Amino acid sequence: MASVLPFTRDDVVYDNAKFKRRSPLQAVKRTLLTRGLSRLCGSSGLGKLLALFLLAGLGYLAIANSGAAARPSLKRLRLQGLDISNSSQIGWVREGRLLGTFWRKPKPPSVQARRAPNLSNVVKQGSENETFQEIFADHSAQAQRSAGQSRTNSESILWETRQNAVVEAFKHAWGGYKSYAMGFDELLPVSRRGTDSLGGLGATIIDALDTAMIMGVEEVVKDAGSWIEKELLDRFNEKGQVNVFETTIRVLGGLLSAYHLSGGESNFTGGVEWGGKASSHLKVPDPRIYLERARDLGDRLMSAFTSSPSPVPFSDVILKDRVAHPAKFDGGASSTSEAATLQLELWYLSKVTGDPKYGKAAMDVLEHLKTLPKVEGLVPIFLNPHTGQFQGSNIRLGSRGDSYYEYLLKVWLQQGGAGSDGLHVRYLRTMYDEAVAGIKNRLIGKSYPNELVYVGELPNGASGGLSPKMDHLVCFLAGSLALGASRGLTKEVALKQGLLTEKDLQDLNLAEELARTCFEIYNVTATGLAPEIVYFRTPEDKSEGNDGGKAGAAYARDIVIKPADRHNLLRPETVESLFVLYRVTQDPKYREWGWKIFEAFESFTKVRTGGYSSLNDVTVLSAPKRDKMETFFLGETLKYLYLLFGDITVLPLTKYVFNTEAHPLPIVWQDAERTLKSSR
Ligand code: DMJ
Repeated sequence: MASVLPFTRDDVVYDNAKFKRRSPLQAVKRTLLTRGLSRLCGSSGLGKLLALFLLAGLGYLAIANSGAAARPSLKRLRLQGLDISNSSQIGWVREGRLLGTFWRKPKPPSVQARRAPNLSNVVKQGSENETFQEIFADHSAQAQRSAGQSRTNSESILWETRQNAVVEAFKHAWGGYKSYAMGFDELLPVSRRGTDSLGGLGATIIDALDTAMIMGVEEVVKDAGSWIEKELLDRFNEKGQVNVFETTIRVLGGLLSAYHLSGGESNFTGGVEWGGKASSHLKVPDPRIYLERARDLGDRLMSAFTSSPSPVPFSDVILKDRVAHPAKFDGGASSTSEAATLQLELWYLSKVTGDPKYGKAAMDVLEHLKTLPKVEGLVPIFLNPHTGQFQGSNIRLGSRGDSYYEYLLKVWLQQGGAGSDGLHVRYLRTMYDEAVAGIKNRLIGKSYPNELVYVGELPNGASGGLSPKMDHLVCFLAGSLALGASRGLTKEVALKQGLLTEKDLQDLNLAEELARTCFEIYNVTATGLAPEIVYFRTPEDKSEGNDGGKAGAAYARDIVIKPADRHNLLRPETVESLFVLYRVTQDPKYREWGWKIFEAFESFTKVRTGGYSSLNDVTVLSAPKRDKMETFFLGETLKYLYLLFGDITVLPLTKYVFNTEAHPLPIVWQDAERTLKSSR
């Protein structure tokens, strides 16, 4: 049979128009078919002759078309990026469709059309911010216009189809989790069971919920919502130790984002739409449940701050007892990134509850960190909660360092830093800018022989040498640099308004270089997936050979992948940065790179029975599975891919900050200073 159309909104418009205009031959054909074929043909000798001709013709067409099943479907062609309007590429597909239309009425859409969340009223901007207001309004209108224009062409169909493929992946991931691990933190997709690796709060459910809302996957919204309503409080009361940072970014962040996206702040949002449905359509549970759970969790997490003798919180909390303790390793140190990555969530919790204690505790950490000595804005990866001082000299933007830098920028944005409301958080932008200068001066290197730009580490501090080691985690930096330079505007609009300084343009340029490097870390392997850690060959190390890279890859000599680092945890940082860079530059290459990465995830990490699995070795085509689906695959990786392929007006970066686990929280310009002041 002919290929089945992957119906989208655009297909509906296209096909309706097409079937209205019929040629004379089509009209005869239609008349024959609609007026009782057997009666007409059987009543006379001429009729019998006609019937014979008709049957012979049908037989011929059926045989001629029988090869279609073995050919790639139209959907597949679209996914591969072929121009479906180019008849030389798909002439046979058109032939197949012609046969299909001969005896079949066009089917109604089989895929639910998705509308962008209507977030136009989400941010109340202060009257002092006229300039930014105007610019942002203009940006929004412009984006709408270009989105409207592009919807008419085949490129738009291509990306909508690819976006639908991400939704299918999300459903497959959730399906595995629901079947084998519902209520556990994570799915072990190969052994088909669950594991409580994050303290037992059903972390996948909460991490996935706002992704389902944004995608409009109702079944998951219902499942997750009712689990949170019925089970989560018991978990808080029963469960023991959790890590403060992981619980804040995944569980608290997920609950707060769900509260916002489901219209919890009705006086604030004016009603958020998602997935083509008004928020009132699916208030299961009442959004206030999300807020109540968030507040309860926030209260328990507060013990990490109140127990510590310094503003640096302890790393762990026993939820059921509401007590905290320092880490049981690393001499009780807290990770710098962990202590400095609680502010978006706790500050927003204060905003929506009206209780300033959460935001105050979190912001005190940053105000304290402001006073500590740094190396050109760069900081060691450990903090001692007893003394409040940094511990050790290891400086890196990978694990334990990463989101310190990310939150300096995002907390500044969230509290109105880009507008005139944000003077009280100006110090955060200063700390961020100093850190970016430090990164440029001390951490950037270029690989040998092809000069890929990378971010290295200073394991022995400022006086030691630069190690050309880069964690995949560092790939968040490309997105942060682009966001910091553009403040969420498109480059085009920001340039037109004369808002980009020389430094902003340099930062954007560095962001683009780093995004390329991060993409090449995927591109260099046999599977097309990134390893957890890479090293870059330096000009001093001119040894031959591809260490882990596939033969023939452009950067196989530049990128060295050590055997112990060859695993992939389904991490989001590269696609996160591609998403931000696409929003800022609108350069289609970022979408193409994202699609390539998605295809590799589909090929190597999908588990037939449900879910996706992290891998043990991305450098071999056998890519052995590690048997774990991390919560952030649903919370971050698939969400960023979905947004990358979608309409750029959805969750605009001028109005939302994504926490480090990709949970969107609104930027609240006017109220920022007041919220902070009331906490003093
Ligand atoms: C996530 O939990 C967050 O993105 C965090 O900031 C870093 N690690 C993972 C994803 O890799």
